[in-house]
Amino acid sequence: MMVKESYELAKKEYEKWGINVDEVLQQLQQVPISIHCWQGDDVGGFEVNKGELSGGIDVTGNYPGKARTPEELRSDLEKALSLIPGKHRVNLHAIYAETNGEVVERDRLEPKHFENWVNWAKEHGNLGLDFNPTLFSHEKSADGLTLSHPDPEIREFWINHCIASRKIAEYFGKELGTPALTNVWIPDGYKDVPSDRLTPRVRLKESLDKIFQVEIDEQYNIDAVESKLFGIGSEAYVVGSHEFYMGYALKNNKLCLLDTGHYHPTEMVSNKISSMLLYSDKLALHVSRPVRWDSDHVVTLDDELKEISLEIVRNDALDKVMIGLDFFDASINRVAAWTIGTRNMIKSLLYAMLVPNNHLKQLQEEGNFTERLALMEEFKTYPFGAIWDYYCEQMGVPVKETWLEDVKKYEKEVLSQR
Ligand code: RNT
Ligand code: ZN
Repeated sequence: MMVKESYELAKKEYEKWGINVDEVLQQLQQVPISIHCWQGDDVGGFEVNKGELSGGIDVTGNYPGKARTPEELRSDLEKALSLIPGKHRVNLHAIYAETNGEVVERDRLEPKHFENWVNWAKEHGNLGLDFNPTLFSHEKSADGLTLSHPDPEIREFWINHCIASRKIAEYFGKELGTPALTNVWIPDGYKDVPSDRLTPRVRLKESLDKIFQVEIDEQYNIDAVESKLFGIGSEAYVVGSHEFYMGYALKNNKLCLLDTGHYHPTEMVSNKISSMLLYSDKLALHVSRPVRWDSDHVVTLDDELKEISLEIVRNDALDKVMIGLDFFDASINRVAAWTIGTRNMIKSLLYAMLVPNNHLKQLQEEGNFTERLALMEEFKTYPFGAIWDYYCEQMGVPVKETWLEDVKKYEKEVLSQR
């Protein structure tokens, strides 16, 4: 059966529940996903004096064909973007600067080092760009401490790097007409039980205050802070914990960024969204998939992903939650990884939009838990795939698994030649 015919039939099923499917598809088109560039080169970056990946995160796998240059990375991103429906954003890290073979210290980075990225974003339908200072993979973070370091000179270096990063993001915002989200994540923590949890946190707070003292118009740059539970080498204590940043963000009017891999295994980000949004206008996400630890597996269409999307959709928070992705798998084709993970994020939003959320809320209010459960379960097997296929066709991207052919061709012609 044709995609369109299946769509029409499926649409009728949803219309019975008062869901306007055409409107849903219009709405879905408006939701940008911030696609992280670092899946394309295993969080390597292009620094001239590039070192090993550090900071308590790890990328495993040695699938051939990773991007070695900015040109290769952009070409791979273009391929992935051509397989993903909708208009999205690209999320960069400071280590993706282009310095023309010159060693530029991170505290000296400038907008000009990202000119190629901005021009590329403009050429590709004016993609939005987001940004992250890179406080890992560096000799000044070798002991796992940055903004909370006891040495004031080291703190100063990282403070200046973060300020430089916010200015780069401001430049993105000005050039591209959409504010960049600058997310500060630091690796700071201790492997073993600390004798003092407070002092490093006091220093982190002071460092952040200095970073944000430099005012930047929110029209161009929005600041976020990302917490973490533990990392490799910071198993016992992380300075920037959830409570630390939640407090900091609320008090200082910054965004909390919740990474789905940064909580206890049974603690769900989906359950945090409604509470956080009661106290702050906006929230940012790093949607990832932790498998036993913060492993950053490619996002799949699992229950938690659907639940996150349901929370965003049914609480009318599509313009309040800035959705970004954060995974890095080097054991599979990296363009496929981006495509799978991003398509899944969008799919889950569509899934959530095709649930009669108001009706289900009403049932709960009435205490009708039997019907609530019955319908929630039935909707799981409604023909949402037919709507998704039609959406892909309408948006001019491959339907169903046919995108895999494109990736295979790209692998043969481009990736395998590297
Ligand atoms: C690390 C954080 C952080 C990084 C990226 C590369 O645990 O999730 O967001 O993954 O900045
Ligand atoms: Zn993250």
